[in-house]
Amino acid sequence: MSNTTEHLKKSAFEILKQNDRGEYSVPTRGLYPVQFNWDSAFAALGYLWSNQNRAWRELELLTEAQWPDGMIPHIIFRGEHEGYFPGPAVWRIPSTPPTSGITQPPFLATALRHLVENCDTLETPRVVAVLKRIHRWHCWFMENRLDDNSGAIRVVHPWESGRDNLVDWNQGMLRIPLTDLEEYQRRDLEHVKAAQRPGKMEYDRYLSIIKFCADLQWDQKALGKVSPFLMVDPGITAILLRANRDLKYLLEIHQLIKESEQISGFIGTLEKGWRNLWNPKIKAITAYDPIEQKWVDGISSASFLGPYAGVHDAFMTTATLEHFDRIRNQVKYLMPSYDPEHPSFEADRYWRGPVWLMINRLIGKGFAEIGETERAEIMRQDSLALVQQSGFCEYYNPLNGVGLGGKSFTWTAAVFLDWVLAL
Ligand code: 2M8
Repeated sequence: MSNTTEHLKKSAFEILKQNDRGEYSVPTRGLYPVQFNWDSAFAALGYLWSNQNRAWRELELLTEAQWPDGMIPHIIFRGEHEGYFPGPAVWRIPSTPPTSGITQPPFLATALRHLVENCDTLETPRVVAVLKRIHRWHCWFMENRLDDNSGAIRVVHPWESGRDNLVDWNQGMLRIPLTDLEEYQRRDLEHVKAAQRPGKMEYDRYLSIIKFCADLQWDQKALGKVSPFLMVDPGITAILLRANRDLKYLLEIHQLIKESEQISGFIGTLEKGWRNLWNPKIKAITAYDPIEQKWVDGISSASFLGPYAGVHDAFMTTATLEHFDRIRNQVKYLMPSYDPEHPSFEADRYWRGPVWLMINRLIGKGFAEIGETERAEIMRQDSLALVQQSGFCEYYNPLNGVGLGGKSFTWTAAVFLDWVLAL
């Protein structure tokens, strides 16, 4: 390992330590001083390299925030969280600790399988307890977020997709009636330049959706049908599909056969759902608008998750690889969050163009699994080059590699240790 790589490895460990709050991590200081669902699942992969018990506790604590209905929320407000907006007073959820009222991409089961396979000892009863909670969460997804027509997963807020400011959500966002919002103060802009964050138009709508849902007392079943924002998301569909495969594997090891059979059914539904998101016009998997019943017209980084999800029909893979090579010729670093040839692509703005390292990991792993080793290696090398050039940022400009958003970022450091250095 070269000196620089050795030095970066040390920095990655330091970042994980800085953002460690004892039994959970924050994504970064300042900008995100709270526990986030999928950030924590990725963080565990990083802690695994220094302290197995700490890695395990990150996942276990996340599942302890499960709602009575089975949902594991997207934010858990633990510790000092005054610097984050919107806080508990906006979400209006009477739980301890307070949480947000939506969920996030379920990477948790996949992270759990990784820990089970890599930890020396884990106490079986505790693993089983966590498994059962995750199983309930996956059931919750199928009961409350399944788009019956397609068999893929809907999101009721752009934040639920984890890819919050995606161009794909424009269509859904325009439908949202603006409610009378009290004046509010954005805290994100105290840390990151406005040009790298969502605009006021988006924030007004993010808050309007929350108000609508809180007025409905977060009745999740109803929200899956009547939320003012509803879009079918290939990202969360692929991550849930893969997570179901990993969950099934773990359930079988622990002889939870009834649960495992139920998950097999979910896998079948979601495979169909993934195939139904095939957009014949642009020959790619894309997001879908269930209200206007049409596909969006752009390719996002989630369009490359078929191999990761375990659905890679030959015609889909061929077209996906063509898009991969085309996009590679447009940027210096893969994988931009949105197609650089799309008119709404923005190289610096949050989820409208920049590269996220944890998405690179998912794409890279999936490609490696189907034998696309050269392209998998490109994903890893580009990720390494980004960290070498700009450190451990939240996201990166795909054209010039400049680091953007929050700095000293947990999941970037975790994915660096777990995948960039050790494919
Ligand atoms: C971003 O999202 C939050 C809201 O959920 C924000 O901008 O305040 C997203 O990138 C999300 O996927 C991520 O989990 C979160 C923390 O890294 O930041």
